[in-house]
Amino acid sequence: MLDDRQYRHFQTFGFVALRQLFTPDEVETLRGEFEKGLDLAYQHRPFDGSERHWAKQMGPETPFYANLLEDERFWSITAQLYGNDALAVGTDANRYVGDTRWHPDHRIDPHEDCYGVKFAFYLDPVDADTGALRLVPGSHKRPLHDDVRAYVEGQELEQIPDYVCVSEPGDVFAFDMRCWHASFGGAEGRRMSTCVYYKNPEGPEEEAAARKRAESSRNTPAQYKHQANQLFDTEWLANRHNHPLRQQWITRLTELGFVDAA
Ligand SMILES: O=C(O)CCC(=O)C(=O)O
Repeated sequence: MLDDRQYRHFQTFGFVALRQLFTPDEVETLRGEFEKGLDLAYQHRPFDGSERHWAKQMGPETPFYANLLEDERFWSITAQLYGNDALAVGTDANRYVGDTRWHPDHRIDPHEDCYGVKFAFYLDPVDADTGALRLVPGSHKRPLHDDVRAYVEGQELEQIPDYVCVSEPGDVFAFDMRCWHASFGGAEGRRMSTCVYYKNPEGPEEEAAARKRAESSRNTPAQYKHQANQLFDTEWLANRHNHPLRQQWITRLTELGFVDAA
């Protein structure tokens, strides 16, 4: 869980650094599984640096990744931030290409969109010159969130004052997905993964916003030309060992339309 300082840092600035959350052995496991999982997902188009490779939740061939959403280190922080009814909505693996423009992942108004936390980790060292994640501290809240939106249009990437998330393998950055973020100067094939959790939407307006988000999330695999339109691995959804927390998530994800009813 976050200590008091970390919690206040997250609430105030919209992010917190979790240094060496993964052990060196776990980093080695993640690296091995990352290569295996992405190679499997892109057997027909091996990585050549010309386009980003993105894989949704990876399956039983990559067991550490396959069970990452349930990792207590992520879940305890999520539950601390949003309560025990928060839900896991996805995990991925990316080989990034080029710069990432300034954007928030989610809209600021909870009646228009979900909100939640993204745990992002890079499998190689990244800094200001090599494509580290950059965040505008405090931009998960109004009025700064809207002010940045108005300012960012037409500006060069470098012209936004930011916090550079310098990161060593094993470090994880947790950020509120309404925070404006970007990266630039990274090497082709920058290896990065995320685990994402949302606050459980409450009331008809938040639920409607979540359904809208579910619809657009389900298009993501198609955007990357993957055949299955499911964000989750089939085995994870089958939940053969009846993991209670996973079942709680699957039930809610199904209600909201993030996954198909069985
Ligand atoms: O690493 C990057 O280039 C940006 C990551 C990002 O935009 C995201 O995870 O939403």
